[in-house]
Amino acid sequence: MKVAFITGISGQTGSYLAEYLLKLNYEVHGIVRRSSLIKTDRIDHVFNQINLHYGDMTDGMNLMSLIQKIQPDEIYNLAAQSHVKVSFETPEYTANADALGTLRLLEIIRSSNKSIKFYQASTSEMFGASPPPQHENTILQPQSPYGVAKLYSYWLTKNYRDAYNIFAVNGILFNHEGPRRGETFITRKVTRYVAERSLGLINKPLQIGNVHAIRDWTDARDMVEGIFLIMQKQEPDDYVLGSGEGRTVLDLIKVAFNKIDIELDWNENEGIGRNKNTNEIMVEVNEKFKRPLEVNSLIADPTKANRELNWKPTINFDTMINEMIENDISSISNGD
Ligand code: NAP
Ligand code: G4F
Repeated sequence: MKVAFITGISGQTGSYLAEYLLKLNYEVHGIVRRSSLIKTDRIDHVFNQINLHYGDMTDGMNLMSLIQKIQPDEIYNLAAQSHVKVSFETPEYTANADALGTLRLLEIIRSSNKSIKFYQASTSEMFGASPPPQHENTILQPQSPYGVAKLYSYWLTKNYRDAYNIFAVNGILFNHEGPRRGETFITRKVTRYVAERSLGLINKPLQIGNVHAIRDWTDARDMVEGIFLIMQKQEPDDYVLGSGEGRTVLDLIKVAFNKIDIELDWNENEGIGRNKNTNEIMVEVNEKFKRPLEVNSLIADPTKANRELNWKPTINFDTMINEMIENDISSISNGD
């Protein structure tokens, strides 16, 4: 039985990864942070099958003693302060968790057991200002403290691979979403709003930031399969994972409103979207949701992953958004 150690197991992708590895008969361990309220909703259903430990990416001693005790075959480093806008407000903490946290793990591997395989959750946000489509050789020009912290981890992972012959790999993942996505990311913010509208629980307009940014949105469950495949390659290497399809935030909003039979009429000058039939204002730009610097367009070129991992997403965008809305409707109806 292989042993996996997942940082970020209570997060969106970590929870799907835990499920995926359990199905493959892995012994799964993960860290959760102590908080005043329990935040393990995403993994409660597998609570009895996984091993949770208190831990924090900013606490090297804690990570060291856990890894010495667990003796994992594979470490998946998914823990991060993962919100781009929040990273402008908490840049030092973001660097500590997202950059130095990776250093702590790699140093533990280097100094204690170089046979542990290491996966780093790298991000398309590192491409920043480089125009799409972006692939493994695209110039990295991050535009946020989050992107910069992740860039450090990306290079460190390559560096430890080359310098110490450690199986250390980067998955450079474009945006991934699903019913478990955090509610402050744009897809979930929109699906949750649409669900509340359809249940008649809200009549204020949806407040959003930049509607023109382009993202490549893939289902998180497809990404988890790609993460696993990257870790099973004979030779360690870095891979871009994404669908190759770009959509604007406005496209996303229109698709979501269509699901509840509302056609949006967007007025660019006013920054307002109205219900075409009733003229009611449904969406409104609010400057407070814009960032000091924006990444305008991220669209993956996943050719290398298609070819070498035989990986391609299986769940299309509309299906994913529909599932997210349906999930939000049922969880709100159940009082969650
Ligand atoms: P997420 O839902 O925000 O989950 C982040 C996880 O990291 C949570 O379990 C969180 O714990 C944990 N965490 C945060 N700070 C920590 C710390 N100091 N010590 C220990 N744990 C900490 O993010 P996600 O969407 O699952 O993404 C997983 C990883 O992939 C992240 O590294 C993210 O940056 C990266 N990534 C995500 C995407 C995407 O579109 N989702 C794309 C590319 C890369 P709490 O529950 O206690 O907050
Ligand atoms: O959903 P977002 O917050 O995701 P973002 O910034 O692309 O970051 C996500 O994907 C990265 C991979 O590329 C990950 F590394 C990162 O951890 C995270 O998972 O915003 C998407 C777009 C942005 O352009 C943002 O400016 O939506 C725009 N947006 C417009 N209004 C908004 C809003 N984003 C949020 N969160 N909230 C808004 O009201």
